[in-house]
Amino acid sequence: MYRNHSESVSPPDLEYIIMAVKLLCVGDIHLGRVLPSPMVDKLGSAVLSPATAWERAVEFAIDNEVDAVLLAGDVVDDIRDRFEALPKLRDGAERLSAAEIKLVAVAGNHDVEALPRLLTLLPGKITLLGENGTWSDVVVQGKSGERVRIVGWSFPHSKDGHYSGNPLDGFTLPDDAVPMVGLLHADLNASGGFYAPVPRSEINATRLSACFLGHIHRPDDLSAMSRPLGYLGSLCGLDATETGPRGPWLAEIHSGGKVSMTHIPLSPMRWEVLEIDAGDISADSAEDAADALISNISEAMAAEFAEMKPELGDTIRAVSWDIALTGRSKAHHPIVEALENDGPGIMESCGGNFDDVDFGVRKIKDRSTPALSVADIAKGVDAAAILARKILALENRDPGMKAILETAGKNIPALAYAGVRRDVDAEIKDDETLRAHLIAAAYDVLERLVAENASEAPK
Ligand SMILES: [Mn+2]
Repeated sequence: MYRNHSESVSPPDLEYIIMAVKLLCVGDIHLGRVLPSPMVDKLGSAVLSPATAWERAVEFAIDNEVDAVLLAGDVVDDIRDRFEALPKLRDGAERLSAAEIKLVAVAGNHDVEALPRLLTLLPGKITLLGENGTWSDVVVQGKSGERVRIVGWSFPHSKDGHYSGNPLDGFTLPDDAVPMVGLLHADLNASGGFYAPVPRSEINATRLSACFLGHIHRPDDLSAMSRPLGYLGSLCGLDATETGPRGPWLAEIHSGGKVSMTHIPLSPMRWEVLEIDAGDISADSAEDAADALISNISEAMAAEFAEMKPELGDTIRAVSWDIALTGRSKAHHPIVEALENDGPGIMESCGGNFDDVDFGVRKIKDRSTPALSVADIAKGVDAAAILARKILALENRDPGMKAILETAGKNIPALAYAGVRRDVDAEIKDDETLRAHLIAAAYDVLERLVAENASEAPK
């Protein structure tokens, strides 16, 4: 095996393992947040909640004899959630303290008020670092005597919950040989903004062996970094955008300051997005389409689930799916009708249970288009042909696209009001979203025009 210079002078792996300080690093928990999924309606928030994920993290820390648990802020979702969060936090803190595991936290923008209040109600159980935009540190001692210094910065108090300063302004590190790990709630590499923008290059220039951040909920791939610096991610996905495995990170800080990271995906629920090709659905009526949707979606979920099961481990209880219908479909009109008439019933019928894991559909988004030959239709002289030419201009980004977007942009409040597209649920915030909505809406109308032309054609 090839070994580079630094590896060749390192002690053998076994010694590494024994000499490591073990930290369980927990990103944004947001205690008090209700997960907006039908799976929660089904199983209850005692089973699927940030609090469940927190309990599991505490269990993991105790079972794996870590030396400290670090919380990177946004432990509590909101000041009003602190009463609900208190017993959960107290229970975890007491169990960790009984196991002689230190609990260290910094405050985030969500709990800048709530966390310090909670800590005064839990005296001696949690060490809060860097209160109100300062830096402070605490030394964690490993089982065999080696030490790591945790250096932390909490989001500062302010009237509007904003802070535009750089957390590293005024940052100094104690001058000793103890390896150091940073912990803060900030906006990594943001060019500005209200959530403590901090340049990665400035963190890199410090002597920190690793630096863990809260704020952005998507976890960075910390295990791939030789010097881990980045977001821990939310402890459990908090909404449908927070897909993929979620959980805390086990950080092992070796005596020379080398850090190895392992993601522990212990969140009780996982959010996923699944694309279904509407081209595979054939239907003559809305009822046919509903049945076909139920069977195609259920089959696809089961297949996808079987594939992801090995990596889910035994802590997962539910998967919440968002379904996106894609492709070109000859049954587009029946599908649209089925979703309009029976959307909730269709989604409910797609649920299931597989190996004690429940799964169900939160939303079906129709991004499919009718299987029409737009190019052929565009050759005509009627209204359908004019519309088809506009679709082609948008799809191919022809020079004509700009004028179409400009006209639509001026009229879009009126169009949205008229329900130009049934699933317009997102803000039309730029030309790209406008273009996508126009294409979808135009296909809807074109499909109807073509159907009308066909029924009016001389027999
Ligand atoms: Mn957060």
